[in-house]
Amino acid sequence: MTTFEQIAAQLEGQAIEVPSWAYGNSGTRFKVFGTPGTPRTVEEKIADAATVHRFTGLAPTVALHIPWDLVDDFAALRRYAEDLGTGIGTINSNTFQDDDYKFGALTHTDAKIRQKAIDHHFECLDVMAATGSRDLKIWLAEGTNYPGQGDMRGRQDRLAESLQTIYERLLTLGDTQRLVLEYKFFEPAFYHTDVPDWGTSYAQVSALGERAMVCLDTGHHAPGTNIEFIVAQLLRLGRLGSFDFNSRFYADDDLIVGAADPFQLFRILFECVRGGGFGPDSDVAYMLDQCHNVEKKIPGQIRSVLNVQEMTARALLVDRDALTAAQEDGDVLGANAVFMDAFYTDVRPHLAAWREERGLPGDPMAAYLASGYQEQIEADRIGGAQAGWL
Ligand code: PSV
Ligand code: MN
Ligand code: MN
Repeated sequence: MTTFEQIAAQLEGQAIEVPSWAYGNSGTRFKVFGTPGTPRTVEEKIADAATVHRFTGLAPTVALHIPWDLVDDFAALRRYAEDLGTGIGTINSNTFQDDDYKFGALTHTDAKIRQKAIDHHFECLDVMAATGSRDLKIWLAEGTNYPGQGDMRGRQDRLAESLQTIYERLLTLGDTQRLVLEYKFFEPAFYHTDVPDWGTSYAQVSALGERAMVCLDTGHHAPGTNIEFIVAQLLRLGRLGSFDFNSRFYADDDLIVGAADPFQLFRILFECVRGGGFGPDSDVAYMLDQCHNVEKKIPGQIRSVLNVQEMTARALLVDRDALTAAQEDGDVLGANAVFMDAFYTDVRPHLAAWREERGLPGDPMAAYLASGYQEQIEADRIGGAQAGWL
C-alpha cells in the first residue's frame, strides 16, 4: 500500500487554471440569477481568481474569453494580475455570439465570414502576445440542425483550411504557443456538430502540426462514455493538450468538478498519472470550465480546485506495482481491489497538514469564509456582470 508521505512531493506545483467566466453571473436559458459580489470588470474577475489561489495555492493562472474579457491594454492587465499573485493563462476565442455565424464561422460557405472568424482568432493571438499566454483554445459552436442542411464533408474541409491559417499565424508568436481544439458532441447544434468528438479533433489537429492539441471537456460526452479511455489514448498519441474540468448529470451541466462523479475524476486522473499527463514533465493544462448558477462563485471555485487535488492524491496512491502484478496474474478482483483501495482512501487530513506545512490554510474553504473577502465584495460591488456579457 502506497502511503501519503510517499506521494506528497508529487503534489508540489500542481496547477489548475480557473476560468474568468466562472466569476460572472450565469444560468440557464430560463433564468440567470444574480449573486451578490459578482465582478463588474475583468479586473475584478482576476482579483477573485487571485483570491482562490491565495487560499489554495492551486490556481496560479486564470483563463480569459475574448471578447468577454476584452480590455484596451492586455500588457497592463497582465501586470495587474501578476501584482495580485496570479497570471493570465489560456485565451479562449468566441465565435458563438455573432449573427454572422448563424450558419458557421470557420466552416461557413462564405469566405468573407470565414475570414471574419479567422481575424477574430488573429486578435486572440495578439492578446496572447501581450499576456504571454501559451494556449489558444478554440471551441466551435458550429453544426447543423437538420439532415441535409449542410454539406458535412465540405464543412470539415473548410474547417481544416481555416485552422491551418490560424495555426500558421500562431507559429509566428514564438516556440511555445499551442492551439488546442475542444470537441463537444452536441449543443447548440443538434443534428451534427463539426467537432463532435476526440477523433475529429485529433484528425484536425494532427493535420496542423505538433503544436496543435486536443482539449477534453469532461462535460462534452454522451452519457456512459469511458472518458478515461480517451485520456489514455490521447496521451498515448501525444495530443492531450488540456482539460476543461467540470461535472455533469445530464448534458454540459458545467457543475463543480468531482461533484457528480468523484470516481470518474479519480479514474481520469489515474490515467494522467499513468500516462505522463501529470507532473513537472507534462504539458497537459488542467483547467476548469464551470459556472456557478446558484452557489457563491469563489467558494465554488475553491471547492473545485480542492476536489481536483484530492482526487489527484488518491490517484497517486494507487500501488502501481501491485496493480501491474495483479493484472499480469489475471487476478481480476485483486487488481480492482488495489485500484479501489486508493480511491477509498481519505486523504483530507493529510492534505490539510500538507497545506499547513506550506503556509496555506489547512481548510481553505473555512479560511476564505472567515476572511471577510466575501462580505467586502458584496458590499462594494453592486450590479455585477453576467458571464459572457458583451
Ligand atoms: C462550450 O460548451 C464550452 O465548454 C467551451 O469551452 C466554451 O469556451 C465554454 O464552454 C464557455 O462557454
Ligand atoms: Mn469547455
Ligand atoms: Mn461546455
